[in-house]
Amino acid sequence: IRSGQVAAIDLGATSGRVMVADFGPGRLELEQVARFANDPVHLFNGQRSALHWDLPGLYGSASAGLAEAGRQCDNLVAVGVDSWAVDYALLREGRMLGLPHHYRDDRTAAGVDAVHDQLGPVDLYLRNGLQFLPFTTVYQLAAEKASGLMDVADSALLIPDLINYWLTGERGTERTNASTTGLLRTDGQWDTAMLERLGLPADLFPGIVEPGTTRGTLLPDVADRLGLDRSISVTSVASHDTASAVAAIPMDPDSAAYISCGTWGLVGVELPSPVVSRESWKANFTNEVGADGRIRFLHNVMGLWLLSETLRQYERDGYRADLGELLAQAAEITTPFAVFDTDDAMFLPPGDMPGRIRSWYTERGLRAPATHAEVVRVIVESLASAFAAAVRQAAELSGTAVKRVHMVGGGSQNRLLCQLTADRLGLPVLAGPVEATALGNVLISARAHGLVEGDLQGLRSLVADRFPPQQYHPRPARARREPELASS
Ligand code: LFR
Repeated sequence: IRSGQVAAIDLGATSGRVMVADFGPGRLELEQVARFANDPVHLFNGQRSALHWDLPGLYGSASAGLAEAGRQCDNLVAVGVDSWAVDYALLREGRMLGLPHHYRDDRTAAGVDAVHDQLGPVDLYLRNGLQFLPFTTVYQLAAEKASGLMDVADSALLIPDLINYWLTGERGTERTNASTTGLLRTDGQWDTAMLERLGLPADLFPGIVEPGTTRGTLLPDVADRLGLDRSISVTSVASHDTASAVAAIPMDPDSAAYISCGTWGLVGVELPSPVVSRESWKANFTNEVGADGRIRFLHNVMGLWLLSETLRQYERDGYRADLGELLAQAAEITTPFAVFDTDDAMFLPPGDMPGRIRSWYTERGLRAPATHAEVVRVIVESLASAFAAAVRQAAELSGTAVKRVHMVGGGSQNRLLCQLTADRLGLPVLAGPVEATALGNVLISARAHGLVEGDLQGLRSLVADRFPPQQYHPRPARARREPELASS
């Protein structure tokens, strides 16, 4: 076992960060060296203003963070990149063709129709094992055909792969993120027959790269500009942020479910092989690939997006909202409200979230939340209810005897959310680490460079030792209360 540091570039849908982990015998320290906002941009495209990611801005902030990491480390061995899934850039001869679309841009409806005309939703599920999300890459590509850019593009790169390419000049498609595109069969191969049927080029995405393999070293001009050693390795990690997060959950997959809660709440279990059944299709459960070939059998719940988008609206309204204060007030509310369906597609796009939530209630003749704190309460209560339902479904569909639930990511710091989830499930919730994604990122690249060793459970026990989770026990009285169904 060597000593040294590895850096993680972790790009989330609301913010990005650069973290450094210091490894040595019995040592794992994680520190943040940079944090920056991820502010998407609306750009007029001749017809409408479309929502894009500001990739050059993100790359600029991430590489400045990497330079800072280099200054702070005495032996920076490697860097790994992870981000949200499904989105991609088109390239021609190495140059990016326009800014990547944001998955929340509403161009995809036409893409969904175009794909389902060729392949029904059940057929598609049997091929790729993915839950239906209107923004999965396959639908985005089908929608993209109308733009004409597909005719000139010679390749496509997923977001972390694009950053890796800008750092090293090497192209590849990392496996865990590739598994979110809808273009891989459940056996892990590109579904070339499907691509052909959809009129998409079979070789649009470069070959699959496994997590834990070296991508390359920094391009000399990149290293020099950032003041970094040219020998620093750019290592493929589990580049889908959720795959990195799940890799670092201090859990026993045979008896635990997880909720990776950031912008999204990804709720499920980890399995040795996919579950692709009529029941799992109906429940809209996905089989995405995790580190070390494990399967993340999970469902996307809307997540903290509901809260962050609500706070953004309050700010636009001139109300300076303090989340901590609002949550404290929300915890005191005793007025009963029905829970709303957090999965409703009406909550996907950016915009006035509290307004949409209120109309969800009034349209059904239900008492709607009126105050800021009431809105926060119904969001947290509804998320907890959706989390509990998804945990129960994951357990049932996979035959896992779930005894406890791990909550990682930003949501693990939300005490009301953790407590209400435990209450609704009647199971203990183990909260933390908050930086599971960055930890999963650095652990996979540290292992590739001999800074740690062990299988996935070995890596998880390191996390458990170093970042012991906080326990929330279910409160019996509330656990017995049936979740109020919105339709009743
Ligand atoms: C979480 C996440 C989810 C994915 C969604 C969109 O950050 O990666 O796993 O479904 O973002 O990419």
